Amino acid sequence: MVMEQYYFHPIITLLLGFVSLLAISLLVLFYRHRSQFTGNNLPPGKVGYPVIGESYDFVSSAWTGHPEKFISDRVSKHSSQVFKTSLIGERTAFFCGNACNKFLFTNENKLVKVWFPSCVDKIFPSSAETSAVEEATKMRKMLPNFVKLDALQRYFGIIDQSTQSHFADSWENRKEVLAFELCKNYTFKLAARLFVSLEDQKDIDKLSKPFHVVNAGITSMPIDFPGTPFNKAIKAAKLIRKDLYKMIKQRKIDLAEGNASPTQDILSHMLLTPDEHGTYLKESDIADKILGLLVAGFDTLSAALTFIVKYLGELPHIYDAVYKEQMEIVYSKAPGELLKWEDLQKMKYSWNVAQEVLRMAPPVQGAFREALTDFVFNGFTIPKGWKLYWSANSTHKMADFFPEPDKFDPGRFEGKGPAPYTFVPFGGGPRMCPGNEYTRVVTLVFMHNLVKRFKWEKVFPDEKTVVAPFPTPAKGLPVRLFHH
Ligand SMILES: *[C@@H]1O[C@H](CO)[C@@H](O)[C@H](O)[C@H]1NC(C)=O
Ligand SMILES: CC(=O)N[C@H]1CO[C@H](CO)[C@@H](O)[C@@H]1O
Repeated sequence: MVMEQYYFHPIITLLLGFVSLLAISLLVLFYRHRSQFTGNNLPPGKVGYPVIGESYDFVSSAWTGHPEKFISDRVSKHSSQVFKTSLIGERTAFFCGNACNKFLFTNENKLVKVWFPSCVDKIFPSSAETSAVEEATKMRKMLPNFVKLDALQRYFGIIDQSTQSHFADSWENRKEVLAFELCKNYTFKLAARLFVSLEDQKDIDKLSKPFHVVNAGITSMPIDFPGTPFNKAIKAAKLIRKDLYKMIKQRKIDLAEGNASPTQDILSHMLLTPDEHGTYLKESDIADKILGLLVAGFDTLSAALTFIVKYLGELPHIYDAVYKEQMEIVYSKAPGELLKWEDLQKMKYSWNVAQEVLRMAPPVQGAFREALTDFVFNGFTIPKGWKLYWSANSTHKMADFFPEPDKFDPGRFEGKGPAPYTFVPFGGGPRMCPGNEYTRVVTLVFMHNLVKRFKWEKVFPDEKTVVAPFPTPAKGLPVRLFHH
């Protein structure tokens, strides 16, 4: 009878067994996670929990508007510009500062190569079944043809016209606007015109809807399960690719029949320009490339433009100087005359201001590389296969190179400008973002059209910035407009 008291119900026994099994597996997981990070001379740092690592800390510091805090906390704690951590299940070392940037950018394809988190491959699977890395490498060879200076020069008239009509439709005759939304609409519309000649608002909306889904998915947790933002992004990307595919097929017909111009946009250019071996791009490759370019250019450029509106709205003396420079160009023209390519050369101060905005709020916080082999940097061993993360902010805010780093001062870009590898909004080395010229041209045309029409003030003077993963004003930057 006494025995009965020690007799457990079979379900409880099963449960107990399950719990202890779980505990043991967790311990093993934990131990294995830690042991992956032990070795001689590894950089200092904490590695957090298995799988998650320190991803949560990294993302949450970004959401509160201080993505650099994750880095600066650890740099000061370990007194080292190189530290290890575990992000999205990858063994990662952070590389901060200009010496680190120089090392990574100059050892491209020797000691390190570009690496994207595997979720990127899922949203942008290449039809050729190559990885995003190989695709990006191929792309880079082709891309300069489409966004380098002489091509941009060819499309310059379109850029100015599209910008004017954007301001006429969306800014003029309004007292208050949401700057962030307008900058996104502008950037997308301009790209749709330049890449595939979309002009009808209905067509643009049709293409832009799934784009917003893709963008939301890229910045979400990569959990591929029906209903998650990530899952929706994969589906939306397929939809866009299908639409692009249709446009490409139609364009081929139109070109053959003389109903489209070979120079009207980047799509025609891609269809008609062979690579160095004389082969033409496949339709599916073109669809992938245009999708990639639209996504890559969209968030980064709209973030840059939004922060120009923000800083000019906050700093009247900077605004006045930009206004003066742009109005000299306006006065040199007949009424209604479009901007000319040469006018960009007269926008030196405006470009210094734009660069200072890119320093203060770099649209791309940083990017990954992968170690191709074991190597030693700053006395630390980095094992082959580790991921390396370089950060733009951590160098942009170093007082050694940018005295009073939190002060907005376009003067930093006068003369020779910042020391090499300290100003890196576009990365550097062979993998430098090929969109930098496009950014410069569009940004200056946008600033010209904006300041010649309006002065403005922020509706919320203390509006916060969140970084997720692109810097964004928390309330969408509403501004009150004052027409000149
Ligand atoms: C931005 O574009 C979207 C989609 O076309 C549109 O619904 C929205 O009204 C636009 N925003 C503004 C402020 O014009
Ligand atoms: C690592 C590093 O230097 N991070 C800096 C990023 O920018 C902030 C200011 O916004 C600095 O406080 C950090 O030190």
